[in-house]
Formats: sequence, structure tokens, C-alpha cells
Amino acid sequence: SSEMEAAISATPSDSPTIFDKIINKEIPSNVVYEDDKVLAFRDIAPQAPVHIVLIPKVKDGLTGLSKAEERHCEILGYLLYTAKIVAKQEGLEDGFRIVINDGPNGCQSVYHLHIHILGGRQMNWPPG
Ligand code: DGP
Repeated sequence: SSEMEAAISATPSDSPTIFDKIINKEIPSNVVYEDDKVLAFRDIAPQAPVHIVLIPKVKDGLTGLSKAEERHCEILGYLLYTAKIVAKQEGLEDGFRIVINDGPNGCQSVYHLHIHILGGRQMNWPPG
């Protein structure tokens, strides 16, 4: 898929990403949840009827989960908790999938840690 090609050609780095522009409202996005620590918005290339990207507002070196340090434990826990809040807000009471892509093999295309929240249909297992 083109999403996969974008991921494979993405260069892992700690430079600002498109998500900083979304956080700063320099480019528009469809925000579904926001507080002082996190932002959740609809994915531009949805893979399910509900597909939301949830990110920390401050990257603090967290380009991906593989770069997590002990200082990130609080925001990592908060992101998971917020994923549940967003899933509930989106009416996903029959279940949902959360995904964190990491690195080229994980199909990560944006190097700012993010959680995908997918739902609104039966998800498949194993994932591709
Ligand atoms: P990943 O492949 O895990 O790095 O996911 C990055 C996701 O971000 C991908 O599903 C598409 C989404 N995305 C990339 N650019 C934009 C954008 O400008 N706006 C929105 N809403 N989503 C974006």
C-alpha cells in the first residue's frame, strides 16, 4: 500500500514532524480529543470506520516506542488511558484495536510517538 511505501521510505530522526504542525494548528486536522498533555485527531488515511491518531504534545525525544526512557513512563501510561477515553467517546463499546508502529519493519512513517485507535469493524488477527 502507499502507507507502507511511505513508512519504508521514511527516515527515522528526531526532527520536527507534521504532527508538530498539527499540534500547533499550523495545518488543520479533525481533533476528537485534546488536553494539556495529548492530542487525538482523525487519521488522514483511515484503515477502519474509526481511525484516530493519539500523540503526546511534547515529543521529548520520543520519536517512537523504541526510544522510550524511564522518564517517559508517565506520558506512556497517560496515552494508554487516554486511548480508552477516546475509544469510549467514539462509541467503540464492541471493541477496538490500538497499534504502535515502530521503525521501518513496523511501518512507522511519522517519527513522533503515536497510538493508532482503530474500530467500527471486525479487526483481523494476525495483523499483516
Ligand atoms: P505510522 O505509519 O504509524 O507512522 O502512522 C502515521 C499516520 O499518520 C498514518 O496513518 C497517516 C497519518 N498522517 C500522516 N500525516 C497526516 C496528516 O497530515 N494529517 C492526519 N490527520 N493524519 C496524518
